Amino acid sequence: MTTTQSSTCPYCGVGCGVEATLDGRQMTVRGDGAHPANQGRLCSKGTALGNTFGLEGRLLSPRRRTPQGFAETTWEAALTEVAGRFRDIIAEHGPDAVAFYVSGQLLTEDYYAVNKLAKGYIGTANIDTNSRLCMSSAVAAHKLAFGADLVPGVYDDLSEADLLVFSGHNAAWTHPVLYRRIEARPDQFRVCIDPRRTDTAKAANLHLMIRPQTDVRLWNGLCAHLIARDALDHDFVDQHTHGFSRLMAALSTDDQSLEAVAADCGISSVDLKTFYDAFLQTDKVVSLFSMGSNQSSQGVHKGLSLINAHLLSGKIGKSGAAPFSITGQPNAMGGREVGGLANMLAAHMDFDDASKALVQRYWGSPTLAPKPGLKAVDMFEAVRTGKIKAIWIMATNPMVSMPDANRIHEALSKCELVVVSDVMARTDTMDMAHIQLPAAAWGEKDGTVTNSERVISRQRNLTRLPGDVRADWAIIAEVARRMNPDWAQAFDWAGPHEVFAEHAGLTAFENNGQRFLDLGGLVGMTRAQYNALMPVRWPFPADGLPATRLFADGCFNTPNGRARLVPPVVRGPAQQPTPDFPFSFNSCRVRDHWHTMTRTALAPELNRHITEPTLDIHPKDARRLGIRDGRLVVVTTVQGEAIYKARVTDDVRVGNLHAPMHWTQQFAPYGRSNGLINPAVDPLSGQPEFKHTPAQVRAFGELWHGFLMVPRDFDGAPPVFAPDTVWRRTAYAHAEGYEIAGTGTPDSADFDATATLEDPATGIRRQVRIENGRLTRVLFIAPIHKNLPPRDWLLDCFGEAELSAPQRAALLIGRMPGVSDKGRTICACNSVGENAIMACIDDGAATVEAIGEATRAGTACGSCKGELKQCLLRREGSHVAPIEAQPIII
Ligand SMILES: Nc1nc2c(c(=O)[nH]1)N[C@H]1C(S)=C(S)[C@@H](COP(=O)(O)OP(=O)(O)OC[C@H]3O[C@@H](n4cnc5c(=O)[nH]c(N)nc54)[C@H](O)[C@@H]3O)O[C@H]1N2
Ligand SMILES: Nc1nc2c(c(=O)[nH]1)N[C@H]1C(S)=C(S)[C@@H](COP(=O)(O)OP(=O)(O)OC[C@H]3O[C@@H](n4cnc5c(=O)[nH]c(N)nc54)[C@H](O)[C@@H]3O)O[C@H]1N2
Ligand code: SF4
Ligand SMILES: [Mo]
Repeated sequence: MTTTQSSTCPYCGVGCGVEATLDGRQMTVRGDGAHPANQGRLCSKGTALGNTFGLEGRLLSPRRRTPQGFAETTWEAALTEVAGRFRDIIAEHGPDAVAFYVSGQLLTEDYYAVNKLAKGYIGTANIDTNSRLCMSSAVAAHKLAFGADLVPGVYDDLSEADLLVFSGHNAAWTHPVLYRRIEARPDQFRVCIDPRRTDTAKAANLHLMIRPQTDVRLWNGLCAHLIARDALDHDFVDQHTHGFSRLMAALSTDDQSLEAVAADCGISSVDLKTFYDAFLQTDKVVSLFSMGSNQSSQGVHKGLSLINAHLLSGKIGKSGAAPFSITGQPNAMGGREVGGLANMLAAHMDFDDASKALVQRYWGSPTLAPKPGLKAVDMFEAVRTGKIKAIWIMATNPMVSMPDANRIHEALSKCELVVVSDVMARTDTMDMAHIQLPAAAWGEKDGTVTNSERVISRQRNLTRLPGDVRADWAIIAEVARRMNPDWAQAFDWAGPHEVFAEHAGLTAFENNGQRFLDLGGLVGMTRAQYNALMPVRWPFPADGLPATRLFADGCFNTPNGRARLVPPVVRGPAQQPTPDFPFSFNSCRVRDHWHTMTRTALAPELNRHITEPTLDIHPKDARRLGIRDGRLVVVTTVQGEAIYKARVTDDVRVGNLHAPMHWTQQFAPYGRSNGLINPAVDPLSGQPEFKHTPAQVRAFGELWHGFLMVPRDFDGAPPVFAPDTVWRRTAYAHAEGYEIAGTGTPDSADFDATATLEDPATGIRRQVRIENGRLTRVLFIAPIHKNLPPRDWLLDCFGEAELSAPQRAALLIGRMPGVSDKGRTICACNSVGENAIMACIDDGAATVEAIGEATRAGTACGSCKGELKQCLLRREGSHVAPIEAQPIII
C-alpha cells in the first residue's frame, strides 16, 4: 500500500515542505510546490530523506544498561524506573538535582510537554536545549533590542533585497534552499563576512575575510559611519528607537576611521569602504546572521551591532530590509516559542513575578520553577560535580556537539542516572545511557515545527510506529503520570493536537497584545483541523489574521514600544592565542552532513561529498610546519587532541585552522572536533565560542596507510583495530570503507584471506576474501610514500552477487582496466563525481549549465552549483582572488 503525505523536512530551519510517498518502508520524497518556504525545491539532504528512512541502526525498544551491555526491557519497566528514580532523587535532593537537555529537533508538542513537566510540575528550570549552542545569542540580542525574541525578516525579503549580507553564514551549504532564492536576482550585491572563503564567500561580490571575532568592530564601524555621514533615518531613530545618544557616545570612544577598523579586522580599507558605501546607499538591505555571529563569547554583541546598523538606518520592518537571524534546526524557533531555554519560562515569558503567576494560573500547576535554570555548559558542569544527579537527554547528542566534549564524557560517566531518548541505537550519547528510550523518527512522528520566518508547519506521520517506539511527547507524558498520580490530568493529552492547542492557548492567555507571540487564532483546533493545518505565520491573534511582517508600524515589544539601541562592546575572543597555542581553531558544517551524522551517514550519496574529517590550513603555515596536503595532522588545544587529514588551502587565513564538527566516536574516533573546543561562553547568552579555540598543529607523521572494506549488510562484529591505528568509517552503497593509518607496525586487521599479496620488502600488503562468490573483505596497506589504488571499483565489487573471473583477477591489483574512479561526489542528487565533471570540462563544457547538460550535475537541487563553478575556474587555472592580496593580521 502506498501513502502520500505532505510534511516538513526534519533537517534545517528553512523548513521546506515535502511530499513523501511511502510504499512499505520504501520512501520517495519530493519538494512540496505549495509550501511557502521552498516552493517545491529541496537540497541534497532533503532529497535523500527516503534513503535514511529505513530501520538500519534504529532503537526499536527500551533498553537498560546491565553489566553485560544493553538489554531490552518493557516500556512499563522503563517508564516506572525513570519516574521512580527522578521522584526519589527530587525527594532527597530537591528539584534542581534533576535536569533535562533537549533539542531544536523535538516537535513543538514534545518541547511543550517537557517544559511543562520541568518548570510547572517538578519545579526546576534545569531544562536547557541544544539551541543554547545555536540560537541563544540571537535570542538575547532580539530580547534586548526588540523586547522579545522576534525575528523581523521573512524569506521573500531575500530576493527583494538589493544588498544581501551574510554575516558568519555559509548559506550555500547550510540553508541551500534559501540560497537558491537569490539566484533570481543576479543584480543583487552580496557581501560575505567570514574568516573562511566558503562557497557563499566565493559566490559573493565582496568577501570580507575578517580576522576571527572582529565582527563587532566591523558593524560598530558601520554604525559610526552611518552617523558621521548623516545617513541615519532620523524620523525612525527619533520615533521608534531609544538610546541613540548613549550608542553615539559609546561608538565615539573607538577610532572609527576606515583604516583603523580595517586594520583591526584584518581586511583592506578599500573593501571595507565598498561594504559601508553599499550599505549606506541601498535601502533594501537584508543582513543574515548565523553561527559565525552567534557562536562567540561576544555573540550577543555581534547580533546587537548588526541590528543597530539596521535600526539607525530604518532598514527594518519593510519589504527587503531586515536584520535576519536564520535558525539552524527544524524547530529551533518552536522551542523558543515554547520557552525551552533555561532562562525563559514559557511562551516568550520570563521569570518575573507576573509571568510566573500567569503561567501557573494557566497550567493550574502545583509549583513553578522560581528562577532561571542552568544553561547547557553550566548544566553539564553541575552533572560533573554531582549537583545534578539525573539527566534526561532528548533528540541531541551532547557527547559530540557540546564544547570540551571530553568533560561531557566525564560528567555522564559520573552521573547517577542518564536517560537518553533517541531514534538510533548507537550514538556517542546513547552509549552513556543507563536507560535508552526509543523515540519515533521523522515520518513516524506527528506534530508542528516553526521555521526561520515564523511559519508553523506540520510534520506528519506516514506510517505506524515501528517496533516499540513512541512519540517524544507521549513518553514525557507517561513519565509525568507515573511521577505523581495527581499530575495525571495535566499530562492527559489524547494526541499532539491537544498539546498544540494548550500551547497556543498559553500564548494567548491574558495576552491583551502585550506579547507579540500570540497563536490565539490556532486555539481550539479539532484533530481534523490540526491534521489539515496549512503553513501559517505568527503572530496570529484570535481576532486577527496571520502575520505578514513584524515591526511594519515601527512598534516593538518593549514597554515603550521603541527598539533599544544597545551599545556593543568591542572585545577579543574569550581565550587569546598564546605561543603554545598560536592558531585560531574554527569548526563548522559540511554541505551533505547533518551534525553528528546519526542519519545522514546512512545515505551513501551524502557520504561521498566530504568523506572524512579534514583540517584546512593555509599554505604558508603548512610549509612552515612541514605539513603536506592529504597527510594526517594533529591539532592540540588545552582541552584535547584530534587527528585530521590536512587540506592545504588559502580558503583559510594564515593563523587559522578549520575542521568540520560532524565526526564522532562511531565514525572517526580520532577526528572529533569538540574534544578540542574551549567551553568559554557569551556572558549574556551562555552560548559557547565554537568558532575560536587557541590551538597548535603538527604533522602526525604516519608511516603507513591503507583501507579495509567490509560488506554494508555485514552483521558480524565490527572490525577491531590496534589502539594506535587512526581509522574512520564511511558507508557506501554496498560496503563500509575504513581508511586507516598509523606510525607503528601496520595494523593487521586480521581475517582469513582467500588471496594475499605481500611484499615485506616494500611493506605492501593486499588481502581479499571471497565467500560463495561474493567479496567479503578487502585490505590494502602500503608505506606512506606508496599510493593506494582508488576505492570506487573495489567498493562496487561488493555489490556483485557473483564476481566474474576478470574481476577476481583484478582484485589484488585494486583496479579494473578501463574502469575509472568517480572521485569525490560533487552532485549528491544525481551522484556525479568530480572526475566526470572535470572530464566534461576538458571536453569543452564552459558553463555550469553545459556541465549540467552533459552530466546532470547541478540539475536537481542545485546545491552543488558553486562547486561546479569552482571546477570550471580550476581548469581555467584562474583561482579566486589570491590571499596575498589581503593584508594578514593574526
Ligand atoms: N549541511 C548542513 N546544513 C545545516 C546543518 C548541518 O549540520 N549541515 N545544521 C543546521 C544548523 S543547526 C545550523 S545552526 C546552521 C548553521 O549554519 P551556518 O551558520 O552557516 O554554519 P557554520 O558552517 O557552522 O558557520 C558559518 C560560518 O561562520 C564562520 N565564522 C567563524 N568565525 C567567524 C567570525 O568570527 N565571524 C564571522 N563573521 N564568521 C565566522 C565560519 O567560517 C562559517 O563559514 O546550519 C543548519 N544547516
Ligand atoms: N564544533 C562545533 N560544535 C557544534 C556546532 C558547531 O558549529 N561547531 N554547532 C552547534 C549547533 S548550532 C547545534 S544545533 C548542535 C547540534 O548538535 P546535536 O543536537 O547534538 O546533533 P544532532 O546530530 O542533530 O543530534 C540529534 C540527535 O537526535 C536524534 N533524533 C533525531 N530525531 C529524533 C526524534 O524525533 N526524537 C528523538 N528523541 N531523537 C531524535 C538523532 O539520532 C541524534 O542523535 O551542535 C552544536 N555543536
Ligand atoms: S534546505 Fe534542505 S535541509 Fe533545509 S529544510 Fe530544505 S530540504 Fe531540508
Ligand atoms: Mo544549530
